[in-house]
Amino acid sequence: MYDVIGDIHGHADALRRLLAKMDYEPRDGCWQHPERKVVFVGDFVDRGPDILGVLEIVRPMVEAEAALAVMGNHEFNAIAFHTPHPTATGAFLRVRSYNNIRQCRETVRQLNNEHLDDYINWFRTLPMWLDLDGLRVVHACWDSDSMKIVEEHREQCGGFTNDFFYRACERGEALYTAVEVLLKGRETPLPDGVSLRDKDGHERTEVRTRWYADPTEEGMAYRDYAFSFRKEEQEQIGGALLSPEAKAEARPYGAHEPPVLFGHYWMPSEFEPAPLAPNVACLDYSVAKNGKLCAYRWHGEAELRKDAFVSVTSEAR
Ligand SMILES: [Mn+2]
Repeated sequence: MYDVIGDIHGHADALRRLLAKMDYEPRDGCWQHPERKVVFVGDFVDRGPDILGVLEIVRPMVEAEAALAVMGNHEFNAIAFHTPHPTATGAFLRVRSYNNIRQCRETVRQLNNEHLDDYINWFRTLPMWLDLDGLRVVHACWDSDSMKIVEEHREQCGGFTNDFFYRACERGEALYTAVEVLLKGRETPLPDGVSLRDKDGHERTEVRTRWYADPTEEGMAYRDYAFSFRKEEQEQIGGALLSPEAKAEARPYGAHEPPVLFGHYWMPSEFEPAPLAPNVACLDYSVAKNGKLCAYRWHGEAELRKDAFVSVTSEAR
């Protein structure tokens, strides 16, 4: 049975405390439990104080089969940031813009080149989702159409090769959109004239959606369908009803599908961890913003339980 752990982002100390709280013990350089395995939802790198410390816990666990792990958007971005572009001399698959450099600044600062190369090669071995017996894990969004596209390209490209990542970084390619959906979730355009200011002050005309929810029910507004918890953001989104196009594009997660666990969405740390739907839960409780590192201890149940969440604070208190 599995203990699924949310986004870590360099918080190695919190990770050690969470593992210890779940009765894992470090033995021969690897945290392990006599009966259970961890599943990591990805986003090991960027932001936090001890990124190498996190990788030195996670990778040995995966290699010793004490854990499984999926790729987060930050691992995908790290691969793309460090993979040379096949045709543009001196360029990389991920453009080295101010924002992109800023996102991976801590990882580049904390890891030496040798570690960076080594871990980026390891990131390429991570799957983008896990369909386990009765439990599903993905970084942001479970979407079978996107999974088919990724699988087809993976076969054509001979795995997560440079060619695969090149195509996955080309806007307009089906693979680009598929990877975006799985690793960053779904978005929908806001109605005309409505826009959002994100936390960096950028104007945005799309909003992240609660992709698992069924938006076809009567009276569903953009505000209700948005994967948003900040009050000022919800006020900006306003009460306009969802367009027929937004409803038609939705792919709600069926009530009878196996439970799905993911990270990515910065759940407010003041929230008590709980399922978002009976078979849907997010495990990112914003450890990277002084929040909590959160796990779900799964025992085979089809309906997720509030008392199965475990968390620790980002700082030892
Ligand atoms: Mn994250």
